[in-house]
Amino acid sequence: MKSLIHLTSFFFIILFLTGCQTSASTDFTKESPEAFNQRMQWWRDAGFGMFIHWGPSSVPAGIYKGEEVDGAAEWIMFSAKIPVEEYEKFPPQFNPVQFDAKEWVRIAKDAGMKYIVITSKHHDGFAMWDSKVSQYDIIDATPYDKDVLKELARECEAAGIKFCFYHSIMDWHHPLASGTTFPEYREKYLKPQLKELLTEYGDIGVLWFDGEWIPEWSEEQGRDLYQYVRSLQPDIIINNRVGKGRQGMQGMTKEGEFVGDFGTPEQEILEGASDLDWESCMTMNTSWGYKKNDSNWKSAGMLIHNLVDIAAKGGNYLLNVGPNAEGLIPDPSVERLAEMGQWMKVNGEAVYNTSKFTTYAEQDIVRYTQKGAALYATFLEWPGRTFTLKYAKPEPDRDIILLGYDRPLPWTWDKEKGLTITFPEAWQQPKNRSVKYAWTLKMKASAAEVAETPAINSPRVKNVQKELFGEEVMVTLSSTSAEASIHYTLDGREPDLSAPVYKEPLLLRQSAVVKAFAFQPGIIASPVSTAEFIRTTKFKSLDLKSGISPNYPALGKLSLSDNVRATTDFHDGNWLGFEGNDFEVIIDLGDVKPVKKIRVGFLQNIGSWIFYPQQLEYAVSEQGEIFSSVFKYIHSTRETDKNGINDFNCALQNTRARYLKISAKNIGICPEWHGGSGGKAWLFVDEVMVE
Ligand code: FHN
Repeated sequence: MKSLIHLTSFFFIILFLTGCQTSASTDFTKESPEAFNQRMQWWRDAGFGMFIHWGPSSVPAGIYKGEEVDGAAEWIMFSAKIPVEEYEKFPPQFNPVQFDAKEWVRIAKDAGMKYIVITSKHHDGFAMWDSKVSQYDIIDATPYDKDVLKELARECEAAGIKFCFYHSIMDWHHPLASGTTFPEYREKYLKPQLKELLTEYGDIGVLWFDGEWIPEWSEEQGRDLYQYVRSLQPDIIINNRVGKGRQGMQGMTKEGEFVGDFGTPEQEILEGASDLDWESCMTMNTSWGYKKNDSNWKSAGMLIHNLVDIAAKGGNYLLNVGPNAEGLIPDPSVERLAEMGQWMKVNGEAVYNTSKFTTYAEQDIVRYTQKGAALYATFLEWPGRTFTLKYAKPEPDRDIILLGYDRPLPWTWDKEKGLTITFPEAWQQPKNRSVKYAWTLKMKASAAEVAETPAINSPRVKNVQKELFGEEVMVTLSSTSAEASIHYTLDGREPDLSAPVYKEPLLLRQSAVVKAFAFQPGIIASPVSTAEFIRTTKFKSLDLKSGISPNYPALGKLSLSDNVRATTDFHDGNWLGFEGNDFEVIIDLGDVKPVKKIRVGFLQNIGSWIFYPQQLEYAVSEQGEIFSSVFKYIHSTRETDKNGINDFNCALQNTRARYLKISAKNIGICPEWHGGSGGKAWLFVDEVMVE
């Protein structure tokens, strides 16, 4: 026995010293495109899945010591800084006696979901199955005596639903899971637990990793883990959070060689269609885990629109439920899923097994998907009595069906105007419609030949959507088709063939909304492109001394003076983001003026790596060479800091200046107490206000 133990230990030491346990001989990252496509096919066809965040955090459910805790409920251990021994008091209170795996799977299946991804272990380190590797699990640490994952695996198998795991790399509970002992945690705990999940619970559809952002994790370890998981279940699908390839909440994989089978935008949908595999995961309220007081529920209509929009852009929708500590999915979630299921019963064929059409959308309210010769056009708003589609060219003498309506619809086709459909008179009244929220046309159609949409360009940006300018801006309109003539307006009116034809660059000295379309005889006129130009002459000029992050550029430096305030939603497009670096701007007021007040807005959202400046200084000058400091603020970032927007305000007496210099020092690196410690910190700035 002794010798066996020595031999085993020796073997383990070899494994440990080599840094990572190597997987079997197969290199699963060298998979052929055919094999990859075959492995992904069920997932691509599925289109719609259920995310389940469940565990002991559903006991406090967002409240600790009588106080509502900010942020998602499953982060309560971190957000409320609950010590491990304190948090360990929650599992003994976790007794989900009303848990019914069959009912959960029925709810998912009736909603039209084809797979379920449940948290086997979230960041709190608690194992939701009967793990032999640890006592910190549902059998040994709670009064509940069933392995909920085993029950769900069985019911999913019976219902033909793919069973999948979410598994966190980050672990706030295990003593080895941070710092230099992390490799030991990975080999002794993370991998052995994954082995249990991948050998004792049947075929697993997806392993959805998370928590990869920790500094202890690396792409190399992710690659090894990918091989390890695939060696246990070769057909399993693994997301891009197994390594370090994910680009923040936007979720898609960075350029370069990163491991993982699909991108994972979180709480957001890609702007446009993508040929890559991607899945948008989203909460139904604002918390992944059960949060008692979070009643900020998305409507069933919005959830259906998200599903259709995602399908049209070639993605999957992973919609979350957060069951409570009694084992029940909250009623508002159940109600919304039932409504989605009713919609899917009539229109699901426009989502399942579909692929992207040549264009994913038309005129804002239409989303296209296709399946073989069938084209689906789903309206996110009721189209009225008639509607003209530009992108679809129907096969002659074919029916156009409105799913849920009992007879084909009348339609006409004009090679320059497009496909005009007449919708049922009776359905103009919502109460007469058998379908709510979104309406799908099914037709045998191909892509119509449409003139190329013209680009509206400024000197700074090609295909500009919105641009700020000071005194004037030169705008050009361009089209790729030489035979096309571009018709445009400058006042926001829809252009038609009577609108001016573009001949030379347009010099704008006032704010304008430019709209343009291309006309080419014999084919469909292009859609209209729109660009808004906003004149902001609050300052003569702003000279930004530091680089704005390309991910959060707002509308360039003039965003600091456009009188549009950014909100606490840092995705709102109005923040200038600086990743790791400082912010400094010199403002020219145009001439020497009395300056009574300077205010600059900054955002703090600690959970998203966004911090107030650790140092902020305002300085003034009359001639722009020598600046004298008029305001200085020093801030040491603490865990107790609140999130929010702060306008750092400085009132001045008897000060005259032409130039202002604003310098904000970024804390640079997330502090050691932060979940993303070691990662780059962000500065978010919006609106410089000067009186
Ligand atoms: O921190 C987790 C969070 O709790 C939740 O699990 C989401 C779901 O994808 N992922 C992380 C936040 O990005």
